[in-house]
Amino acid sequence: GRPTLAVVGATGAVGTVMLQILSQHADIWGEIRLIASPRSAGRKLAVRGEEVEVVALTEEAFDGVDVAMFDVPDEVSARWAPIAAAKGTIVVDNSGAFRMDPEVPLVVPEVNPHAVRLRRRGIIANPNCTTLSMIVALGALHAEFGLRDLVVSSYQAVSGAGREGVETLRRQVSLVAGTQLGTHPGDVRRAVGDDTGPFPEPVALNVVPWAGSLREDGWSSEEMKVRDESRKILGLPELPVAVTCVRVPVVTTHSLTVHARFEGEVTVDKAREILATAPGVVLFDNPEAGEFPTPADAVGTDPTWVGRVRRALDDPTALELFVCGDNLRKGSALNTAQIAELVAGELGAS
Ligand code: 2RA
Repeated sequence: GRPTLAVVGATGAVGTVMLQILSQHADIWGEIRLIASPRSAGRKLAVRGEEVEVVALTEEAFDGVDVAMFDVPDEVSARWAPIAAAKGTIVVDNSGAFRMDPEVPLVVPEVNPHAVRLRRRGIIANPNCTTLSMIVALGALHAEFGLRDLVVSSYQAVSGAGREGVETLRRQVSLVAGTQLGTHPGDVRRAVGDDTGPFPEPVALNVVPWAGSLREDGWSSEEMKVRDESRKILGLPELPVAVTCVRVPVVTTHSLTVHARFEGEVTVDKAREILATAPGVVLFDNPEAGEFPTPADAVGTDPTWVGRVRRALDDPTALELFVCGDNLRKGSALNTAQIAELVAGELGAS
């Protein structure tokens, strides 16, 4: 029969998009079981046009489940993914708990699909949304040109910080709308108050050079993820990566500027040809017509959008790009669903 799928964390920001994607994609699953914290148990959510009751996260909830997609906090995944895997469920995990585990593959189906087989713990990790928002385009360029080093800055949407991030931006925007704020030091901060939600500073009328938690030497966890995960996915363990992660007042869709240096000289024509034909990438780049991707247009769509393709002014081996990707779709739920579908195909074939 068709495989049984569980969605763990079905009620969250990513879980909600997950259910939409499962309703839109070819219906390859038998039962779809929705699992969440005990406080959400009993709620009914729509998937594939049916109302399904959410069950609480327990060991028994994984009975008969072939594949489970987890979107829960790191500590919940760290505890429960191995429990599910021990019951024979293949777990596709979207937390940070397993991404850098050498026995857990970190998979982007357009870039390293074969890695799904290397799941020695029965767990496959889904990359962080910031890495995912650029890596499909970079993977395509790397396959042709050979990547040597990477300099990136992110412009991250507030939904990367979950529902609380979105609520914080909405609340702050309503407090500053129609005012003359943004003209004196601290005026925005006083207007929005001390409660800045999951962000260290006001995010309305502002940009905040911080995402995640503090790591060594002043780096943020988000910046470490972009470096470590890019290396692992591309199979370039020594890749030099310079990265700064920044939060911007955008609801959904992360953007990045990318300076990528390759093994030899590159041309914009060849880069455009690669990007125009790479699966999962849309080249939208016509500066004469004022055409380039922005989050406001990319949100809700599946591809990685690439524009502003230029050869570096001072280095014929490097390219500059501007990339946008919906952090809740390709950045989270879509890539997780694609991995689960890859695994289901494999189960069906064996
Ligand atoms: C963020 N990438 O945007 C994080 C979420 N995993 O905050």
